Parts: sequence; C-alpha cells; structure tokens
Amino acid sequence: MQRHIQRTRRRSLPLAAAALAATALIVAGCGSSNKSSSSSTSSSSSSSSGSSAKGKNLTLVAGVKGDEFYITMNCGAQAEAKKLGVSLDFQGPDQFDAGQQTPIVNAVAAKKPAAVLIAPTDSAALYAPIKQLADGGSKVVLVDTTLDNAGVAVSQISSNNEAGGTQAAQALGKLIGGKGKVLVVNVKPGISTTDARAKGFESGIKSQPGLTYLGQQYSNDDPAKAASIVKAVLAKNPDLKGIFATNLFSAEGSASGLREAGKLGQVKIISFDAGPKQVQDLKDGLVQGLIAQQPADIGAQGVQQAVNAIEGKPNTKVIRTGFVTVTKANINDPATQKALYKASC
Ligand code: T6T
Repeated sequence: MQRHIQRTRRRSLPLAAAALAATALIVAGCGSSNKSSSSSTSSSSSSSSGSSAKGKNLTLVAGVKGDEFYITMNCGAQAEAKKLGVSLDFQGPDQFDAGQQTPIVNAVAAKKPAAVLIAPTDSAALYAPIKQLADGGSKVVLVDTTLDNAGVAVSQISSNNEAGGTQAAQALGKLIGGKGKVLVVNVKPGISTTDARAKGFESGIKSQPGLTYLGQQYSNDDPAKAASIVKAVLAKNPDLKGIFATNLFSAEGSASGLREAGKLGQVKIISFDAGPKQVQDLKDGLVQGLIAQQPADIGAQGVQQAVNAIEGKPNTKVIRTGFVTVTKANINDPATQKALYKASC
C-alpha cells in the first residue's frame, strides 16, 4: 500500500490532488493491512479446550446489511473462513440501528455459534446483547465498531478512525486553501467509528485558524437526510467551502445535496469509505477524496482471531488496519482499484 502511495506522490498532480496524496502517506502510516505491522495492546489466552476449529460455525453480524463496506468485509471473512475450514453465516439489520440489530444478536445467541464477529451499531446499547453471546460460550470479536466496555471481546479490529478524521481535516484544509466554512456530515451519536472520525476531524481543524467550523449534523445513515442537511446548510451559508462526510451513506447524500444545489466544484468533499457510488461521485468531480478502509482485511483478521480463540491460542486484543486515499489522480492505479469496496463477492 505504501509503495502505491509513494508512486502516487511522484506523479505531477494538480495542487489539491497533491495535497491529498501527501496526506495519504500519513494516513497510511496510521495502520497497516498486514498482520506484522498491526498494532496490538495485549495478548490473552482463550480458556477454551484447545480443540480444532475445523467444521465449527461462526456468524458475522454487520452494522447494516446492504452497505458495501460490510459486504466487502464479509467477502474477506468468507475467503478466510474457507481457508481455515470453518463456516461463516452473514447477518445484519436493514438499517444501522441498535433496535434492529439487537433481536438479530439475540437470535444468533440462541444458536450458540462457536464465535461471532460483530460490528455493534451502538457502543452502549449493544453491550448486554453481546455479553449474552459471550456468556453463552461464543467467542466474540468486535469488527469495525466497538463497545464502551469491550472486555467481552477476545479481539477488536478496526481502522484508526480518529487519526483518519484528523487526516481528513488536513486534506480538506489544503483543498480549500486553508480558509472558509467547513461542515461535518456524521451518522448518529453512539457509533464508535464515526464518533472517533468526527473527533479526529475537530482536532485536525484546531491547527487551521482560517477554517470556520459549522459543527456536525447527523444523517441517521440516510443519504436523503444527508442531502437535505447539505442543502439547508448551503441555503444559510452559500459560502460553505468544505464537507467531511464520515461514512459511505453520509458521503453519497452530501454529494447528491451538492449536485442538487448546483454547487459542483464550489464545495469540496472528503469522505470515509469507497463504495461504487462514492467512486462515481469522485469521477464526476463532486467528491475530491475517499479514505478507503480495508474491510476485507478486517473480516479476514476477524476470522483468524475467532479461530485462535476457539482453539485456545492467544489473541491480539487490538488490531488497527490501514487506509488507501483515493483521488481522481490515482483511481485507475491497480492498487487503488483493489482498495475499492465491492457490491458482491
Ligand atoms: O464507514 C463504515 C463503517 O466503518 C462505519 O462504522 C459505519 O459506516 C460504514 O459502514 C460505511 O457506511
């Protein structure tokens, strides 16, 4: 990944793209897709019998089902499950919502799978349902999002979301020449990942006195709501210069909002994630930079940690995976293409 990003830097890029590419190098330093450089805070031994995991049933519970981030995570997890000889069931709510995810977790708990990989939709509300999984004997691996009290999990695997938010602030600041009004379109409070991205963004703009922060607004993971937020903010602030969209649906909606408001090119967008629609918006010039996470790697490492726990082998408690920053300038590079999310495996 780093090699790819260094190659991007050597190209002659327009100023804004060069700023983004330079930022990409720093963002990439926040984590890694390979296990050797993943960060680990501690290791622990599982208390299980140490028998082989082969043939055991695992379940992956996504934050929301039809989201290409989780679809890609499932692709990585399924490939790893096949390699390790375990079966993996994929489930998730139709919306990113604790009230919808909880009954799914309860139903999974009743089946007592050997391990569950889960992205909790709320860092507090999902604690009890997830503890129930662990109490029932399933090994729990938190993938992507986490809990306020993550002690129930054998491992937590995610991007370094706060660092990604800070890098987004720096990239956006550079894109708009260090001056002007900026807005965060977030998802909803209580999601560990997107909360951390907004926090990182807010600390990243503190060192840029020319930026005026208009605060964050919540889209509820609904592109239509994100679009209406952007149009309403533009109606009051026609001089809005930049938007940080903290996830895939916030980004899709923000781009639609700009298009509908006729502001193409006048407002810059940096967002997390790299779903197919986001990539199209980048190509169309509505969005200038995508911070692509590595969901397939999160899924694959999630399965590895689950199997370790089942087999009584040590776990890596905290794993941070990397990013690839996608711009119009590097979109056609094979390494960038590999980092884009899939709509199906
Ligand atoms: O950004 C990802 C994920 O990391 C986040 O926790 C929720 O939103 C996404 O799934 C993208 O929609």
